[in-house]
Amino acid sequence: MQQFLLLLRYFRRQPRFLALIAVFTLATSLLAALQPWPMKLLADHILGSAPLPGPLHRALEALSLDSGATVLLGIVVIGTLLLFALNSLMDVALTWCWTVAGRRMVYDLAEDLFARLQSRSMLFHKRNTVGDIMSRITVDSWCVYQAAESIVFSPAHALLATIIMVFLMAQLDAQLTLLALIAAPFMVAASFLLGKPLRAAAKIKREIESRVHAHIQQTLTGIPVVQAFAQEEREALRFQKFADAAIRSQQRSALLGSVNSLSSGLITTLGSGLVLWVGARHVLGPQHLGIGSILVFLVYLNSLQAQMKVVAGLYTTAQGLSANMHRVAEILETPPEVADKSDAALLPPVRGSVRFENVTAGYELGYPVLKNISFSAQAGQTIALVGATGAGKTTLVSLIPRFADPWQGRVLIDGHDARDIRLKSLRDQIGIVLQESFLFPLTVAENIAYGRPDASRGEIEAAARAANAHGFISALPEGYETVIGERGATLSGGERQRLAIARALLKDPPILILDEPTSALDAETEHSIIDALRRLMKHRTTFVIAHRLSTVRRADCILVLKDGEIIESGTHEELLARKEHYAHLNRIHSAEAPSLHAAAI
Ligand code: DGT
Ligand code: MG
Repeated sequence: MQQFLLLLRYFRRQPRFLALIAVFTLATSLLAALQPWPMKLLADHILGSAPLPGPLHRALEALSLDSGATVLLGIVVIGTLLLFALNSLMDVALTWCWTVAGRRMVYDLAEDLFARLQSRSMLFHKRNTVGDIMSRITVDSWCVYQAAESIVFSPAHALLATIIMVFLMAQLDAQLTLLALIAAPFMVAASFLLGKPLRAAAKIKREIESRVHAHIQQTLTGIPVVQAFAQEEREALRFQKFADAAIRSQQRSALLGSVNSLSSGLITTLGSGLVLWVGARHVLGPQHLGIGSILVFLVYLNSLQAQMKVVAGLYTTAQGLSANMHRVAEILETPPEVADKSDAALLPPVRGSVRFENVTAGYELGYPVLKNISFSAQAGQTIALVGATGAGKTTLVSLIPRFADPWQGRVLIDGHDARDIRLKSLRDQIGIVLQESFLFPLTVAENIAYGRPDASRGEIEAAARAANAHGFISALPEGYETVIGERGATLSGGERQRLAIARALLKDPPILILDEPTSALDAETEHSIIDALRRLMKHRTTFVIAHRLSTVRRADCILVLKDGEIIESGTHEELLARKEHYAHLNRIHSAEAPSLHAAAI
């Protein structure tokens, strides 16, 4: 219910369309109620001999037309056609209104969801798969439209139509109206109960279909593993099994559907028969009910049943929608983990000093990953982080651009607490190159200029040259205009990293984070980009994480992390002289790869 109120906001943004929809709905209800009346005229006054109703008689006199069969027949034909045309027109108008208003609601909601999801933390995105998030934006957002239509307008329409019809029926024959009113809910209830196995089968069918989806997605996502282990056949067999199950469930659904329509058809006929029987007795009896009135009754009985089905299905529809609404509300109602404070100030251009004061941070409450970390980096210095895998290096640097906030302590950038400044102004001054760089399926130039879309071609090329990337870019089929990922324009790991370096160079940030930028590369490729990295690090405060100690020797300060704590810090020489942890790491490393020392940054 609360989720429903949340969605109401999106209905309210379309007041004009909603008003139009209300008007058209009212009109269609009236038109639908009028539909059987020409037939009544035909049965009672043309085929039968009942005197014309007063208003019609007077209208004919006013138009000086006689009340002969031809004129009346003309009225019946024209009336039927007119009602049909008007009704169709209203239908078109309603569909159009719903298309515009519904789509606007859906896209408004999807836009909000997209914005919300973009501002959620890295941790949230690690925990939720892209597939799940995609379906929240593209599938679940339709719930706002479905809710408006099936929870608000359809029941309102049904109620209105019922009231109009019952009123008209009561004018014709009160007793028969009562009978219809009693019979209709029974007929609806019976077909509703009979529909239960059908709905259960439909649910199973959906489940199996979603398993087929999941299987395809998982297999294709893991295609390198599937192919490497030559398991295509097994995955194909699993697909076949799912497909068989899907076919069986669809067979069952189809069979149950036929049985259901047969049985509910029988019940409908039974109900109509009852009304017909009692109605016929009224025609023969002293009530003098016209045959036309019975026809009107039968049409109304059908329509009543349809309207009641809408109301009866309301609960099921709402329940079906509530799962989607819940998933949407979850995103809309959860505030982003990291957000600007209301009084957050702009961070002026910084020199680049970074200071950690007693920082404790982590992912799961009660399990701190970083414990009481304190250090400071002067502007322009290079700080290297070393330590075993899982020591907390990535976690530590992720606090600088505020991908997460510390639980205790603070992170200061040029003396400003990172939590007191606007995120954008902070992140604008930080460049990041990760182990594997993501490139968008855009042109090479657009990828390099991702952080500064207004950069000129000259600036882009200068950045690419400094990153040692100009050479291979020029050799691409369309140079800087080559779209990455298209027509075989895939890049090697080293080339991708050089584009990432160019991207960071163009952004020209005072603070730089390098999280193992070379560790996915072989020694030779690493050597080819170290030049570029050095140029990138010049005149910036740089945090560099590396497993290969060769890359950290020149750092102004090396922090050795173990289990979330800094256990040693100092320059390469100082730490070697201490002959403790770092010296030990260095020994192992030199034994493994002595030649790499030459490549030190
Ligand atoms: P690496 O990259 O393998 O050399 O390791 P580090 O030093 O970069 O480690 P880090 O900071 O990624 O992880 C430190 C600890 O935190 C480790 O025990 C795993 C845990 N951790 C990292 N990311 C997440 C996360 O997203 N959720 C949770 N619950 N724990 C995480
Ligand atoms: Mg890491």
